[in-house]
Amino acid sequence: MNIYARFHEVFSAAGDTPALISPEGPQISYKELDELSARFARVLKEAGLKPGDRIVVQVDKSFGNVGLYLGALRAGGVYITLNTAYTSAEVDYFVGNAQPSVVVCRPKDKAAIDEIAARHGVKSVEVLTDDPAEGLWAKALAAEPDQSICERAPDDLAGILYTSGTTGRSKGAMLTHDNLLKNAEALHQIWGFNKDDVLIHALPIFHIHGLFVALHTVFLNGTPCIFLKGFDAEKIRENLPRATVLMGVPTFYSRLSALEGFGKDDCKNMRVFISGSAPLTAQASDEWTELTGHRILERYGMSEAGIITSNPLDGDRIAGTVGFPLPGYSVRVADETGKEVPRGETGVVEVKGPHLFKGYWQMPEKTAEEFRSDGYFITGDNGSMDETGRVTIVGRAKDLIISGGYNIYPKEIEEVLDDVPGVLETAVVGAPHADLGEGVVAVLVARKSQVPDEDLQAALDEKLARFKHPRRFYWVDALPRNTMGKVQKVALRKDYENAYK
Ligand code: MCA
Ligand code: AMP
Repeated sequence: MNIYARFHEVFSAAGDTPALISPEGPQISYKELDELSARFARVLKEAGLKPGDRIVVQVDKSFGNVGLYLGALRAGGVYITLNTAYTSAEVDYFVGNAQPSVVVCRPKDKAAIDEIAARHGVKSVEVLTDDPAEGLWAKALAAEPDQSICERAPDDLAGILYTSGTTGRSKGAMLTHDNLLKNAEALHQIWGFNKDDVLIHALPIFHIHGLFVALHTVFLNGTPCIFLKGFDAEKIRENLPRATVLMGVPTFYSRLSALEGFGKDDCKNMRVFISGSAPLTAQASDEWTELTGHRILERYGMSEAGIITSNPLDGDRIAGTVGFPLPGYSVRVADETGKEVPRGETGVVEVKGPHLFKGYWQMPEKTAEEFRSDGYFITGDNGSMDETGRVTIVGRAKDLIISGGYNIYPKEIEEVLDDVPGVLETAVVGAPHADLGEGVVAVLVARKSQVPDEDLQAALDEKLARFKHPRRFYWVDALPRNTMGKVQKVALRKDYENAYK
């Protein structure tokens, strides 16, 4: 079933209930959002989007962006949304890999996207801003709504989310309508969503957390969502008294805690604070509880799997753990052969269930590498499971940095820096960062003499989104290697653990 058919049922019943409320005043009801999606479905089909076609979207968060997303679902499109910080070099890769029939971008990127689109045979490029009088939104408002909802089989694709293991180049995780619906229904149930709920949404909607975990649970609930353009600690604080649920990454909570006088009074109307996308330290969780009287509900997820485990709503939310498998999921902690390790011992978290993605787009061999023969997906996260089935994430087997909840792949940055004339080789590691969790550190070996910082920065600016840029650079004579010749990143993380202190 097309997941939009499910949303349509809820939207029709919710009628004039506000769906998205902007703190600045504008709002859109569920009835209006349902119609807006039908309008976007019409203009997307006119732009050439057919069922199963990919659509790539890189636009700022807005009501129109949500209408566009829902319209793409209605039309049976496969929705691919990109971090707005990605450079055109990064976007070129995604468009080449996904081969979309439609690309929707910001006006400032139109010239570069037109060039990329021509190279990859894209049928049409449209622009979207947060102004309904501009671009594709204006076309949608002038069009005849297309109320049809494209029939989709459960394992037809609804979206592709680019993520990646240690290979540096992103892989497209294929998520089906059934994956998304199963995960959303499980979350709606275990997090106790009810008719009085109001969610504060301050996450980007170009990642699973903001787009699927937050929006889909609200859209199954048919109640209001206070829809912020992005994270803004003061704006969140202002809206807490009229909300009941907040979803965020750990940086949200450390920044809110830092607000002058922030405490119990701000949070007395709130029902639950949910955290994920990056580790929430037990200390940060305890600090929040002392400050607000609420125990954060931490959950663990992945683009390939949606939310995998969650601390209980009514039960012990143990700081430093990520709780229990979602209904329908089975989770095990295994050794490198996929054999389950005894409870309490550390291994790699593996997961199996209906929420699990279909594989990586056009990469069957890469997909096969990350599944066991019995169907379990290898997450690359190190963890342990106790006697009661509660999971604790203790680190990562994969070469990944998570900064402010964004995934950063060292290989991608190493390749850019290695290409700078005068650089012999580079190793990129994460170092503890008080605000973002981890910061990016580059350790470089020169061919002859140290390369000026501005040469490194120029290469980074041209190729990589700024959030991926190392902010600390260290030159060494040689990188530490093990007997196999592999760079010892564990040693480097130790050597540079104070880089952001
Ligand atoms: C911003 N900057 C960053 C980051 N964000 N640098 C490194 N890491 C970051 N995450 C840079 C900006 O480029 C800018 O640099 C400078 O920091 C100042 O930006 P600032 O205003 O401080 O940052 P911000 O805009 O406030 O962003 C921090 C943030 C944001 C609010 C924590 O990173 C955020 O919204 N994170 C949410 C990510 C997310 O949704 N993850 C879900 C993944 P300059 O000025 O030089 O440009 S989905 C997932 O992981 C699974 C499914 C799951 O479990 O959820
Ligand atoms: P992404 O591929 O963007 O979905 O990032 C998923 C990765 O984020 C997981 O593989 C984990 O490494 C990390 N992650 C998500 N939630 C948590 C959490 N609660 N604790 C620790 N790591 C997490």
